[in-house]
Amino acid sequence: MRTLNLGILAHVDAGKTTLTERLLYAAGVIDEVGSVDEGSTQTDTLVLERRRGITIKSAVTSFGIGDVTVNLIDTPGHPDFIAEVERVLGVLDGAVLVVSAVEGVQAQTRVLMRTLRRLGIPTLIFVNKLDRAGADGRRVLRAVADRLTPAVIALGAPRGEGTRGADCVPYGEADRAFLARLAELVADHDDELLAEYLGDEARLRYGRLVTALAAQARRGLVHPVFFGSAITGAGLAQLTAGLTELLPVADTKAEADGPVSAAVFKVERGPAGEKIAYARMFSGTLRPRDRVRIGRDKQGRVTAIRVFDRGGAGQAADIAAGQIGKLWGLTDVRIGDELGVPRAASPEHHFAPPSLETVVAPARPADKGALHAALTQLAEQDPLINLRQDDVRAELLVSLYGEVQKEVIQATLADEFGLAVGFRQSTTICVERPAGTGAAAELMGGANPFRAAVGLRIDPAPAGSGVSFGLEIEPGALPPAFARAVEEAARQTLTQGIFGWQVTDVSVTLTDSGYTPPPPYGWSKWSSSAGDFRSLTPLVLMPALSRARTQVYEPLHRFTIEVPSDTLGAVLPALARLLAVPLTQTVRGSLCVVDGEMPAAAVHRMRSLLPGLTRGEGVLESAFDHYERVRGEIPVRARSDRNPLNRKEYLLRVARGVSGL
Ligand SMILES: Nc1nc2c(ncn2[C@@H]2O[C@H](COP(=O)(O)OP(=O)(O)OP(=O)(O)O)[C@@H](O)[C@H]2O)c(=O)[nH]1
Ligand SMILES: [Mg+2]
Repeated sequence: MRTLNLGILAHVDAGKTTLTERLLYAAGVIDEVGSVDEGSTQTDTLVLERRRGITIKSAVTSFGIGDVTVNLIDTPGHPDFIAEVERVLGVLDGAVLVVSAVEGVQAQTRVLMRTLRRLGIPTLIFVNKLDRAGADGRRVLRAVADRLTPAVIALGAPRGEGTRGADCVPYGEADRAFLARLAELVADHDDELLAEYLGDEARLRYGRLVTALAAQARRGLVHPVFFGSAITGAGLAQLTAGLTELLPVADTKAEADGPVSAAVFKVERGPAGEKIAYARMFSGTLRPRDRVRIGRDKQGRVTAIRVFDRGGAGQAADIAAGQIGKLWGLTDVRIGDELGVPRAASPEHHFAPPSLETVVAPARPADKGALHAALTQLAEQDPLINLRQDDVRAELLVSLYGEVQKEVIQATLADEFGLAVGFRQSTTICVERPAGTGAAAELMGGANPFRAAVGLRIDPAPAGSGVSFGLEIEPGALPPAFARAVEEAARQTLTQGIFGWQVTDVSVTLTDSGYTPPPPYGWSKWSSSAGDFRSLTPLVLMPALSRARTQVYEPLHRFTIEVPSDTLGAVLPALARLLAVPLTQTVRGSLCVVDGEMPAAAVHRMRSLLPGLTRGEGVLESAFDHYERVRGEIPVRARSDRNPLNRKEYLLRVARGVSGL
């Protein structure tokens, strides 16, 4: 069994869904090429996707190339739905990054390529829309090399761009210039080849270079570039051949006998409301009626399986290593869960978390309970929605990447749950980072009402590292279950720091511990429980955090604005009012391109102002870049009741004066 689990990624409207349709057609899976504009494609199946002509959810489909089964995951390109891309990254063997030959490399393209390279996912680049007016393959190739990665090589030359007959002429052995470029590229990652190349350039055989290219592409070191058109089908044969020649196709027969290990990357509800988990098997074989471990501490029994194989997902007697399928029966499963034996830990997030949040309110106040239930179900399919209750104001909040996501949530609640809702204006989600080091400890006895002793130290950690937890206690001094309880409680507590924001880039160290062991035989109500550690941890962590002090950071976007040069005089002051900082300004014909940074909260406002300022000709593109310390007034977020600061016992203890180190 040979499989390739392939992701199609790109900025919005680059042609991913159309390309998917073309690949299915070429493989004989469908008889007619569907159209995004007519709402007839295989992967844009949601009512809302067909209505709007954009992809909202990642969708799986499958086709064959020779003896290889390709499971293709078509992802959304709109930055508001980046969470959908995030979740599939962990299950891919390879990817095709689509770039439009007209719009070229965009902010979102850079975000995606940066992540694909960081994760080492082998990636081919497809320059699409060669047939469209304004297409310029060579310009886009230069932009790819300049702005994405220099480790690229075009495998053909675009011809007849901007016409219906546009296509790509593959390079071959006779092309001396291509051979020289190829040799230079592959010699960069292969010392042996480099030595031969420097010894006698002409001696390097074409076959040797092509083999080296394939080996390096399969390891994600270099990225072959293809040109074509998903609408006319030009260049598709070369790309299809490249998928199996240049990406790592796995023969997973041997792993099918190993222990079960799989990752769930999508969860949806079936017609009867039943939960369906999309999983990629890394090892082992699952059959209906098998019990399987879900995540760290859940279990479930698989009741039915469908496996993707050259077309849709068909009923199957089992699912084995390498395959992607749908699993029924796992009622407690959530997106991101690992089934069976967990694999090496991967980072929590590949992209920036949502930077906006908004209050959702039902049109009829009586629907409040139903809305909470519906949003809980949506948050299950999209954990980054991160449903939150503000107990002080009795409001429901969801996290968002942008305003389009709001519309999608609104339409989904109306279509699937019959609920009419409105949104408050979105506000920015900030984060807190520790400014220094702080420590606190609670020993057993005295005013400590719990059968546990905990000492914690908070230290700043590098930007982007999230929350890490370490032990500085004697090995064996604390049973692992108790250490785990401290870690879980610490992570939970850090979701709301001093100012109410998630604390990040922080390292928490357990420096002291104590517990009462059970008597030699059996259990006593006087011995410590994990609950004691869970309750005590926040009461130690918050004072430690207060001593470390925290600073609030807001999300900043990198933006590119393209406007007619004569409107720049109106656009620049608007940018300044929104606290945007222009960094570079270039003139391209009658257009002016401004690059810079602006607060995430200003992006939507600028986007709505732009048409009025530029006669409808301005284009704004943006993507999250980094967090920047808030100067001026510090925004504070209302806490939910999970925060220990609201706990009566905590306030009592503060009143008594928490004992320090
Ligand atoms: N002329 C031309 N139009 C194309 C080509 N590929 C796609 N399109 C058009 O571009 C638009 C967007 O195509 P999609 O396939 O939906 O793009 P996408 O990347 O899937 O978009 P999202 O999923 O929403 O990010 C549609 O109107 C397509 O018909 C192409 O090669 N040539
Ligand atoms: Mg699409």
